[in-house]
Amino acid sequence: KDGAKSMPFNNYQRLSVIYAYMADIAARFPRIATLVTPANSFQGRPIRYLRISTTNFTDRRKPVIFLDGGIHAREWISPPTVIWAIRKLTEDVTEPDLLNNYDWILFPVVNPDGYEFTFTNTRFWRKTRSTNTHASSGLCPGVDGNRNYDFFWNTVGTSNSPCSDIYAGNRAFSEIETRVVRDILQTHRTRIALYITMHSFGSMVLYPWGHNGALSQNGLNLHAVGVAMAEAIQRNSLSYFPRYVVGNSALVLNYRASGAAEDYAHLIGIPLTYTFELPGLSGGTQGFNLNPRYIQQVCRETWAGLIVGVRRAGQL
Ligand code: ING
Ligand code: ZN
Repeated sequence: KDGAKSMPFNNYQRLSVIYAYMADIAARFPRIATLVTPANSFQGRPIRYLRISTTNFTDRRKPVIFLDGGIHAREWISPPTVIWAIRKLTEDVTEPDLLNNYDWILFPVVNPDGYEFTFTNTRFWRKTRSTNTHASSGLCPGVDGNRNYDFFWNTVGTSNSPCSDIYAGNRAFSEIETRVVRDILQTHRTRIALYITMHSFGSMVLYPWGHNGALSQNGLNLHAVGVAMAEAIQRNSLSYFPRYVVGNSALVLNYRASGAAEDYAHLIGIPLTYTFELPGLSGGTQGFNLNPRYIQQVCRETWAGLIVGVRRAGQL
């Protein structure tokens, strides 16, 4: 009964399956779901997200909840958690207040080129697939999307080497994929109540500032809502899953990194911005290879955390 109608959660899905599901939702729920394709990726794939609103998104009346996933290609558990939210707001509504009281932007695969590359070529690819720096040679393509935002860009925890997994790019927002997220954040800046970018792995709820470990002016709310989300996740989790840790990104991770989405979104005025590090059950790169038998579990427990976070965000 918990099974998806047309989106299989028993395995990781290729981009075409995810996009077909999003199109299907938009077709079946035309009054609330709108498919948006703001641009094409570096390699020409559509970049797609869904807007969900029971009234009219453009009326700008309700708080917006913005979830994105798949900016890092190899973190395969990330897109399903955003797709699960799409389901829970259309096919399988069990929290009608979340659907009725908020507008949603649900963006499962920010980096479609990288995502497809992890299926066709290199499983543990992290970055985009752009060749802005080495257009002629094609040597070492790709920029780390989560170092490419315009917030203390390329100052700490980044690399100038295009061959590095944390290459910041040749300028802030060099990547079309991060520009698309930037434009969503900027357009709806004043009414996005909660922004969460889904990553893996580590079982963490992280918040700004990631570039220096300082707390923001909204630090107490960031922490309180973060803890509430983590506790809800934990209540719905499995005994052998790691416990969630909540805190400032730089402190919890023990490294500082500039140019991250979470920091940029907070900088431009979004009060609650988080990076979720979803679970991985092993260390090293195998942490990105969470057994597909756990996809539904992670989606369910993450949604439990989101329910709490969204309701809290609406009260602040
Ligand atoms: N983790 C994030 C990364 O981009 C992070 C962690 C979050 C760093 C926020 C800086 C700020 O490194 C993964 N898994 O990518
Ligand atoms: Zn990541």
